[in-house]
Amino acid sequence: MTSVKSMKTVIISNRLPVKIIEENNEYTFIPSEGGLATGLGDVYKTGNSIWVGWPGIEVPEDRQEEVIQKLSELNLYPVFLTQEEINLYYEGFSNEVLWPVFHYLVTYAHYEQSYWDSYKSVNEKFAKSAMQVLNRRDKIWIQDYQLLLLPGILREKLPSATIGFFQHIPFPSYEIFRLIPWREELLNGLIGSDLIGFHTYDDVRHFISTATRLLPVNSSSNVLNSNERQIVIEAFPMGIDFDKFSSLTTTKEVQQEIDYFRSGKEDMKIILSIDRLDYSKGILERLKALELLLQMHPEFIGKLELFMIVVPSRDTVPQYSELRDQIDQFVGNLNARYRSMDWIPVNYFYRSFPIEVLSALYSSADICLVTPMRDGMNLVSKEYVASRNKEDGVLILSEMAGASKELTEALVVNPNNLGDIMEAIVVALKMPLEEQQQRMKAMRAIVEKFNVKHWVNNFILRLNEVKDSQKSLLTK
Ligand code: GDG
Repeated sequence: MTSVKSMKTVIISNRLPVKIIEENNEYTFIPSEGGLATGLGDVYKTGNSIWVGWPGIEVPEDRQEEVIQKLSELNLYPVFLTQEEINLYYEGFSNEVLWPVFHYLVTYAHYEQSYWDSYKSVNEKFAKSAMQVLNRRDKIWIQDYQLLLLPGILREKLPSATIGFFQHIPFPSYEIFRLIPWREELLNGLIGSDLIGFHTYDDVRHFISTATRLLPVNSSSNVLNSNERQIVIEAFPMGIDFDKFSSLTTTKEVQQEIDYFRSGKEDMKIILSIDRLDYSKGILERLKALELLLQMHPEFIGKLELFMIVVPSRDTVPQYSELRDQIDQFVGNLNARYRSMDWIPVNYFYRSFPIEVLSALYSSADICLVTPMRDGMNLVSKEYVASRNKEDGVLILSEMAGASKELTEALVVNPNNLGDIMEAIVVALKMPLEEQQQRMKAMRAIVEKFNVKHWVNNFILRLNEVKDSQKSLLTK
């Protein structure tokens, strides 16, 4: 009989889903509630399943046992990284090579040999840590672009393992991917998987065409054939915890936030924008579209306000700190030119907020403006939709976000076309309530049905099916 122990699920991602507090020489780990952690909660918290990843700080060697012990109580297992590894593997290769190239911003890439060397050795380190908890028959689910080599490394160690991989960011077209000096090695790492998932069918297509051009593999439909092995590539559009966002808006705490936020702004049209600081999110372009609107449609001066939240992120990477400075400057300039004594066009916040405030903003905003230049999916757009219990409000969504494939009732725009964004804002400002409700209702049905639990179950189900069909092929 197969024991439960030999069939557990092991999730592996760069970061563990915890926040760490270090006080009086004592570590405390608080589970974080990001979308991925919520979705995967049912998986890694059950049985003896486990989540492997970096805990988020450098832990001195003499305290590592203590951390292993404390994390095991949360079904987590740490990979210890040094500051140098974080600088080279994470900020370097992951965020200065893979992130810009996969988001089509190739001139931002720095192809440093030291970044690549560290990326390889850290992926090996992840494999070594994972082997401490892995068994031959375990199901392994690796998350995202920081660990592209890991499927291949684990396949060598555990040839019959069940390995799934999901990438949360776009996969670029062949002409873009081929620019990376270590392109074959990256692809060879990835095809150690049995199942590779992306958010959209376009990513799937790009991956298959890239792999068949750069590696000695062939494809039939969405299956790659490599050395007697079959690798299935499919789209799994990630969802959110719909019920959480929908019910949050009805809590007393959020209602109080909404009242506080809306008081004195009863007739003001509120436009909301929420992103991590990132050049892929189109933050500056969005501000330029607002400037164009104020120039071309002065009738809206004093009638609308943009609430723009930018969550600090990766600001040790030079392009990110430059972007932060450019946003500061643009907002300062725009506000100085257009503001009056009792009105300001852009309310800009460079910080993160508790989820209750986010929920109040989602509920209060007449328009949510989501215009990334490229985005794997974009969960903010789905969270806005889930928070609109009255079915009103308008979502303006970039066609470059994976979410635009599902949320077709949004006003879909090309984020490079400032006139297009401006026009969409005007349409949104004037949209009759009935049309808002008809569009929002359709989008809510999709976000509710294809939620994060559906995403997790669907991926795991397909991973099991793919492995079973491989086994039956081998026994034929
Ligand atoms: C990557 C891909 C893909 C934002 N501000 C606050 C806050 N947030 C939360 C939002 C949302 C999340 O951060 C951002 O998710 P996105 O999907 O929009 O973007 P990335 O961080 O770039 O995520 C992306 C995603 O992975 C999943 O696969 O969709 O394409 O780039 O959940 O709510 N949360 C809190 N305070 C804030 O101020 N608490």
